[in-house]
Amino acid sequence: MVNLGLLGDVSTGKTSILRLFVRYLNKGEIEKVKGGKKCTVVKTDFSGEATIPKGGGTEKETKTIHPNRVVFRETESKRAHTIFAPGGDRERAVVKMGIITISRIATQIIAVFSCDKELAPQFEFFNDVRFFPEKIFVCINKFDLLEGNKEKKIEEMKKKITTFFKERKIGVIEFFITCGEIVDGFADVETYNNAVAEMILNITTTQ
Ligand SMILES: Nc1nc2c(ncn2[C@@H]2O[C@H](COP(=O)(O)OP(=O)(O)OP(=O)(O)O)[C@@H](O)[C@H]2O)c(=O)[nH]1
Ligand SMILES: [Mg+2]
Repeated sequence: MVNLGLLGDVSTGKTSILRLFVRYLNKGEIEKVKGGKKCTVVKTDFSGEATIPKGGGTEKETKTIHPNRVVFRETESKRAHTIFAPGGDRERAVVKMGIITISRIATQIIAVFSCDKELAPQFEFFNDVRFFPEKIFVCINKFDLLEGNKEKKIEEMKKKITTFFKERKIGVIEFFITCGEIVDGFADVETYNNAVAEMILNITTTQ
């Protein structure tokens, strides 16, 4: 059984990734992706999500206060796995407590970064996380929002992320490029939505 933690700065898309994965499970789409297999939802808990009042200076509608959680089971092997997605607003004590708790209990970690913001402020989030495995996975999310030469920019991001973690003696096992939301007007949306399901299955079911 894998305890997977999705950690990253505020609004990088951790909750969206978790919700999209649940959608794949509920719609049976999980069998159709690369490395797909039959799995079912055991339990979901998104009660840690708080609504942000409109006009709060952000387009975001909700924000994670207490960690979100999804338990799912592989039908054939009957193995169950839990995915945790705490909030990213570490300035709030209760959110920070969730981050620290999940970083302690997770057996695998995905560090989630977003393409629509500079990396420097997103790195600051990880300076606060004290319990880290020696090797982690990295998800570069919101690929649809990357402008210009996407391929070149992704390579640059990968280099910077690898260097950042290497300086902290943490190795990156693998990078995943994803789109955590079903966005309109992005031609490759299905490929990068699928990448979310493929990432989670790869980390949980092949261990
Ligand atoms: N365009 C685009 N928007 C995305 C993507 N993934 C998430 N979003 C949007 O980004 C915003 C933040 O998403 P959340 O899933 O709440 O982010 P989070 O990391 O859980 O945020 P906190 O838990 O509060 O730190 C929402 O408005 C999502 O709809 C993506 O791949 N592309
Ligand atoms: Mg969240």
